[in-house]
Amino acid sequence: MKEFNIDELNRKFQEKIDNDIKIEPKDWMPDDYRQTLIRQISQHAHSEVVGMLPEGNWITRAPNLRRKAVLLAKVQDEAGHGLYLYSAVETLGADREQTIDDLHSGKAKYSSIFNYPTLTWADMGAVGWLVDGAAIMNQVPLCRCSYGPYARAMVRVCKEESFHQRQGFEIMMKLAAGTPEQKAMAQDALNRFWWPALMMFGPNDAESKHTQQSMDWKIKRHTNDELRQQMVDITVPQAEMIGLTIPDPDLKWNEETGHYEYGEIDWDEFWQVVKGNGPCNKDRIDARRKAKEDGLWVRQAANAHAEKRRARNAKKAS
Ligand code: BYC
Repeated sequence: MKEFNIDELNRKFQEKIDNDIKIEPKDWMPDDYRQTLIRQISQHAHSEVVGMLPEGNWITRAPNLRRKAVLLAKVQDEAGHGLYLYSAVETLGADREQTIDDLHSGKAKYSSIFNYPTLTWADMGAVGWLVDGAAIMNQVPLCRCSYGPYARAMVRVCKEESFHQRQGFEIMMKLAAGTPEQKAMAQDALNRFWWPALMMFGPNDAESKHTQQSMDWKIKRHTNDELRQQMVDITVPQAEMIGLTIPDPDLKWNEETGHYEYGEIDWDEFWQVVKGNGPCNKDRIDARRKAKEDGLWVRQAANAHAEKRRARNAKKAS
């Protein structure tokens, strides 16, 4: 019998990572690598699904048929992203029901951004532009993540996020060029979503407990601060172009570094929201729990139908 040598398995695993060879579900992997992926991918899946709520809130109130159709398509895309990601978590041996129950019990995290309310139509613009913009910044590098199923899921997700970002920017552009009231509504949405969007990238590198290991395993390809800086550098000129002001008095261009310097993030607010004390945390989890309860009869009916078909096929085969 072939001897089982953990050091040798670890060495071969790291060699694959170093050579950019994808790790696939049936490959040997260290338990910590598996657990890190289960944590990150399930949090990501939950974020997609909870992320449908702030925008779903506006489908019935979109200002015209075109806006309604686009928003509906976007929210449906987020549901699809959740499904790919829950499937990717299952390839690691996690149980989907348990994963979802962890969200509903408050044990599992999801992105802080979705705990802020969407108060006006301009918020649909700000969410698409800034939240999906941040999502793209974070997720394009994840297409090169070392775990195959996650990396492949990200390719399609990023294509769709890119359409989402553009539809959001287009809403902001139109409002900013509209009446003074419309422009003020766009500015107000930017004021409320700017800082929470920067928080999406997670704590500063010095405070991020997982970054170093995740970078070594090529689960993450950039640090939280690197991605946040990219987001600021790309978004500030976009705001200027449409005549809106970034709500940061400390924002300034640094000629030497070629980057914008920006003000201090309110990390206390971030951790409060992550811990469940944001403006909408309770509403979001209540809504997801209710959706699960309301959908129970559909799942039971689908299972009963599948069971009946299985029995019929088994009878035919015998
Ligand atoms: N919110 O060591 P760190 C979307 C937690 S979906 C809440 O830096 P890591 C979209 C973190 O989990 C957006 N919690 O962690 C959907 C950790 O706690 P645990 C979601 C946060 O994993 C619909 C602790 O803080 N995107 O964009 O190395 C419509 C320490 O952090 C947050 C993804 O999930 C946060 N913002 O880095 C529109 C992408 N930040 O787990 C748009 C994949 C940190 O130890 N995920 N925490 O209890 C990632 O890239 C990474 O997991 C993160 C965090 C950059 C988010």
